[in-house]
Amino acid sequence: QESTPAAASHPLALAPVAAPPASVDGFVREFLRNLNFERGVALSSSAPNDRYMALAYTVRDYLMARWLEDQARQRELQAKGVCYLSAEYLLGRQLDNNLLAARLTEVATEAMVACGIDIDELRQQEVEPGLGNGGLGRLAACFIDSLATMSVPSIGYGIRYEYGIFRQTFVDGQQVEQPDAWLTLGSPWEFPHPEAAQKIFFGGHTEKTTDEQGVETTTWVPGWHVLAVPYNYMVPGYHNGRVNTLRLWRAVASNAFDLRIFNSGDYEEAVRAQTFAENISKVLYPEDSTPQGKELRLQQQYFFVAASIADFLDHQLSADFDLENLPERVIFQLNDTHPVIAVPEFMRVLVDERGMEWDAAWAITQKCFAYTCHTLLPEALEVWPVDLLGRLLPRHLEIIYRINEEFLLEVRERFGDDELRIRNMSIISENPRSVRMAYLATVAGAKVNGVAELHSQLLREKVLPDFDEFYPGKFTNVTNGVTPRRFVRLANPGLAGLITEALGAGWTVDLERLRGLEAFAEDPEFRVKFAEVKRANKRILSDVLRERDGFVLNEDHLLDVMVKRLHEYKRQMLKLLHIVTEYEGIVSGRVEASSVQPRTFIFGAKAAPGYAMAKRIIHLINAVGSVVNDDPRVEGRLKVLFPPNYNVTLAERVIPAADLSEQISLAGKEASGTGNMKFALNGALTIGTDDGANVEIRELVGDDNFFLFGMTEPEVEALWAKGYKPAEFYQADSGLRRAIDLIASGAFSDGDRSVFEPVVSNLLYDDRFMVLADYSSYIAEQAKVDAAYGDQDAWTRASILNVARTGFFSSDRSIRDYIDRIWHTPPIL
Ligand code: 475
Repeated sequence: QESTPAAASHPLALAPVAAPPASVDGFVREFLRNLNFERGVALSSSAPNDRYMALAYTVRDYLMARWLEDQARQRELQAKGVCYLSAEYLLGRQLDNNLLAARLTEVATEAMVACGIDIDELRQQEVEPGLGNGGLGRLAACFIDSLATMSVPSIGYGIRYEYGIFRQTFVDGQQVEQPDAWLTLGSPWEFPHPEAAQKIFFGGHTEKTTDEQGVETTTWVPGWHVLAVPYNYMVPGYHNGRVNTLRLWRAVASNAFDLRIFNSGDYEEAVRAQTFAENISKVLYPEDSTPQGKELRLQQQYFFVAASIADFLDHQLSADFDLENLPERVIFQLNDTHPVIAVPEFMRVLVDERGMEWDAAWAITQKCFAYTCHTLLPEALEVWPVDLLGRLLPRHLEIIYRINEEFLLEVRERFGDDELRIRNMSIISENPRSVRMAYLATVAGAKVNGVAELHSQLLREKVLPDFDEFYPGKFTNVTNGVTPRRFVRLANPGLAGLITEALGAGWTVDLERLRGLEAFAEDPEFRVKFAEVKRANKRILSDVLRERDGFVLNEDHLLDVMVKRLHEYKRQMLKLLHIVTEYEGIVSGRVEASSVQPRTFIFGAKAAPGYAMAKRIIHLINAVGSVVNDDPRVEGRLKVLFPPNYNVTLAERVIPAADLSEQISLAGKEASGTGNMKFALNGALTIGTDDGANVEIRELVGDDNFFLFGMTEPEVEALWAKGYKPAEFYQADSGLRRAIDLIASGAFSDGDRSVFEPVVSNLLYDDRFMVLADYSSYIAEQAKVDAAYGDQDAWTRASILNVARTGFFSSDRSIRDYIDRIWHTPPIL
């Protein structure tokens, strides 16, 4: 509905209420007002959560006027903007980010001191919204930060999951998942708008009618519906006074319960419909890099994109907007295939609801969507069985069929009746008949992009070659990036201060300026200061791990870190074989413990709850850790720490402390990686394969400042072609043999050989990700790491050069690339 401007006669009613004065006194007053009036408590009787909430409300108050103005302006100007459609946003904590963006950090800190409050204690109150699994969700969060900082008109659309990614605990070294009840104490950052709810329909059937002119129209007669209630989040730009919007949808039943049934005493039945509806936004699917072919997941996908499209058309467009002009007004960016059902939904709205001709609607659709692919694993390409899709969304299935029919006709025109090609390119695959969502996105999208140079190339050459040939110019690359605000400025204040001291402010929004640090790499004094920052970060991490997990971190150790989702292609097993090799060398007496470079290995990784092998690997990491850490023969020189529940909050402490970043996926499997960028920007050196964005990191930092190992993607292909037999590698390398034998012997499972047998036999007889093939090269490169770490000053120099040369990986640059190559949505200052 239209917003109704009240007859504004009072001068104060003409504009949003101005922000309170940005002084300590002003902040204190606003804070106490919020504590008293919003929380309903006195300072003296307030709980930490009350104080955290009041602080968050106060930060909001400072951003509010700008937010309201920006929303009004975005509607007024009707400039072209981005609707970023993503099933995941892995936001991390909001308080510090919003304080920073609003330049309030100091004022707020002093104001809290004035109230006798430790602001750090309040920071700890915030439960991060973990509304994503891993890289894809965190990328979306970085992108909305950059969009706001660069003043690009945009809205992020997604799902407000009541439960985000599960909380991981370990019981006897094994992963146990707990629900992530992040909303229990309420979130101060969200603004629900039940008045702007959209009705979302499902099921039912379609009916065709023909009018007097013989024009056929189809009506969808849905079977049921739910309400989509939007929750708005502020997305403040950094120091530019801009506040964009993230709009997350919650599913709510339209009828809370059936009073008649309730009165008859069947309480469960009375609320059945409500429970069913509200399940849609209940929980994030914890699968990463594998699609879940569950009806509920398709419901989630359709739910949020249908609500988002309707929201955009109803609330963002001016009343007299001519839909023919949509391509000049909006681009819907599809973050992987999860939102791709938006394509037939958009067609349905234009044709069935707005009465547009099919061809005209299709021409518009093909200009209004673009698709980002985040994977190369064939098993990760999402497909929906036709019967499931037809049952849940019968009209959409018809639309998909027609899109496919017309598309295949075009293919025939171009290539003749090449039936094999046609079968390969069809959006519908056979046995079982399913919709290939990546194909649908490719056909509908104005552009298709991969997320790193190598990935985009492989996407064109290996995954979608026929489409690349058919649509010249449609495929492009946008290498991922990360926000320097959260991952340098906030996560590493020591380094940020040092950079500002050296280069002046400004680098936070123009990260290529880090180049200026190259000169400082040659300055011994600067190197000392830089090394001190790294050491201080290790101390901070040490405190966090002691508090959080009771771990002891030796700050003199080389800190070797592998944090990412647990997946076989990422090869946590390769890291583990390195650790076991080192350990075996010492306990067998072949290596003098005192000659070993002291190292602490840190793992952080969640396994999808249904991914048995990944869970076994977690168990094995913990098992190796508990044996190695307690073995006196190691003399404390090897430590394995695996803090549970790795998340954005922990990442912000681990990454700045790391010396070595492990990016060791099998070449051709990791689309990009973004953790790799965060580590390099914080001065960790990378040991990595020629995969994903590692390739670009190495090109930028230089071979001397990067530890490269392993097969290249063509070498991987060649080895498969030749016939890969992992057991041959086992036979050929005595170190590898001893490491695997030690695991197989039960040394890490109290002599029980059966516990890790599946891991061992998987490596020896299957090894889909060629861990054994890359083992010797990895071990050799790790020896170089040890040697290099021996010269601390040289290491620090390389570390500075990593920071200096990786400014390219700012998500601001990614967004600029999206604007130039795909969106054509200039910033509106
Ligand atoms: C890639 N998540 C990284 C990153 O581009 C890349 C899949 C299915 C369901 C839910 N979540 C997923 C992913 O596939 C994912 O996170 N992919 C990652 O995207 C950003 O840097 O290489 O693995």
